[in-house]
Amino acid sequence: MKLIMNKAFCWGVLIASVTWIITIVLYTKISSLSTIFSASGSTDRSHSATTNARAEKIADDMHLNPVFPTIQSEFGLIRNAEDQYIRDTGYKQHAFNALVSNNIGLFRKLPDTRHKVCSKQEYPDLSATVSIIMCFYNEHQMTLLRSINSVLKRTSPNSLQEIILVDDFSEYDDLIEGLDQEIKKFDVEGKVRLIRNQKREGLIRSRVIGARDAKGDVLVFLDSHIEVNTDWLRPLLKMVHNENSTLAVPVIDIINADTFAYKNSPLVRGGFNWGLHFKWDNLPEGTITDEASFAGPFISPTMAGGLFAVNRNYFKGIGEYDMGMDIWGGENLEMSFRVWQCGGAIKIVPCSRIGHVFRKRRPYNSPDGSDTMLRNSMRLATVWMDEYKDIYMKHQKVNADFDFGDVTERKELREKLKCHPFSWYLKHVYPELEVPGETNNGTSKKLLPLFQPWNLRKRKYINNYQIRLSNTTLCIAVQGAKSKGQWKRGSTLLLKPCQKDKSQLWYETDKAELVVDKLYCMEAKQATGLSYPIIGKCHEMLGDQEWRHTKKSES
Ligand code: UD2
Ligand code: MN
Repeated sequence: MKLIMNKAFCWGVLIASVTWIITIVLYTKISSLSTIFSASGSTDRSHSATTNARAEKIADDMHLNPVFPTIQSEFGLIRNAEDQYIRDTGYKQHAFNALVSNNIGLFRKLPDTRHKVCSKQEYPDLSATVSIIMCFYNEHQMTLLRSINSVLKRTSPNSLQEIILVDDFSEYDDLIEGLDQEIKKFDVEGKVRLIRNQKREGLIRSRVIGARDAKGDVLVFLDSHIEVNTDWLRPLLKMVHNENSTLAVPVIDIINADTFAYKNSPLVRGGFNWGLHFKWDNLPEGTITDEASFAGPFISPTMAGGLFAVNRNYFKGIGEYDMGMDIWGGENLEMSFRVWQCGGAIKIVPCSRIGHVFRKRRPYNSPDGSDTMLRNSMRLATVWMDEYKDIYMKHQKVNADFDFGDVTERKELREKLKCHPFSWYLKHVYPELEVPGETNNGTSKKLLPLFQPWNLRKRKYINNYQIRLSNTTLCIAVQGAKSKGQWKRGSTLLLKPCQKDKSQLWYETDKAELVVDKLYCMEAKQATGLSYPIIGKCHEMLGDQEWRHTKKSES
């Protein structure tokens, strides 16, 4: 018995090693294919050495850090003990890769993630001025600086009144001592102002502190780890100008917390569940009817909270934020319910794009370690949700005697503004939400499947071929088999003996995509230190699905 086990074990090891070697050989070969194709989102190492040298040369001339179309894998490389330290402490303190962020520097190019109809939009010449409010607590310095600088570089100076930073009593030395100096280096017109809280207030009170100090006609709230994208402000300003009781919300693109790769987000809108957690919903059927409707706006029952534009007077009149809310959480739903119930609206403006670093955990606590989301949610449920508050409390098992402070002032505000009851909001703004114990009243619309909007455009196939590695009979194919007639999204690509097979036939489109089996596009998956091709649903936003010929391939 023992002998058999050992034999089996040896075979196992042998098979594993052979598979491993084959994998490595194949990977190396796939890399060399990049002489024929390279994705703009690719981080192929063999190419980036020259790209780097060129970018550094340009950067030198411009006195800027290197500017890359998208993130380079070397940015994540750990070259010495200091790099290792920056990376490790970065993850602890910020829950993202601070080493990559440092290496990107103060500014970089971003892929333009807007739908093509956006560049055809017309915007009136508005005289409105804008105050940006950005509060932060222990933010990573380079990430904060790049957030500010992206606004300075991508916003018309005529519209930009000021950027108000509210330091929420940060503890890190570089933020306390070095920050002013660093900002001065690129804030040539002196538009950035820094307010320091004397104690920790949390993001909600900090934003109000900033807003009360603002002079601009329109306020734009932003998180401190963002990068604004091409022409981000004008669509928001137009929205707020046309409807001054509407909150204008951009599409929040995704900056990967590990690689800082910038990726477009699909069109979705804000909802919530009965735990009063914000969630993303697909757009209701009928929202997208033709190409033009990609420019929006789309009404949204709630907003994520971090990024939006609002008329300053409206913000004040509608009651700013609830100053009794602490640190983090709930203020976005409170603001959403309040605005809708009291006669305003929330609209997503998809031609405005802002990237935000989404992280897997929050790297800070409240000063007393308490759950501020619970306290804040109880406050908003008490003021805005009428009898529906019970559903929340049951759902979250909140004790009836839970102390959430005094909400008298907020209730008075609701009286003063003569706001609709919560049942009105559910019926007219969010009929899609299922209410426990109530049968659906039939008014809700079906939701669109997430990626459908992108599939409306008829793509033109301009060529089709197999992609064969020179001097071999190996071709690029999708790995694995289909299940229920579908490839798994994220399936990797492999070299397999060439054969006439759907998994190996690539259709080149007029938008520089490589489509396999009609629905799937070759996509550059970016991971730390390594990138590889996978297939993803075609999103038609270029970037990581854009493949260009760099050299004439021999057929
Ligand atoms: C999301 C929102 C965030 C806020 C939150 C709910 C987006 C992109 N982000 O969480 O803006 O609405 O939901 O409350 O929609 N901060 C302080 N003081 C504090 C804590 C945080 O100034 O005590 C700053 C922080 O540095 C950051 C901002 O507030 O700039 C938001 O905090 P976050 O990034 O941790 O929240 P996030 O994005 O997880
Ligand atoms: Mn954030």
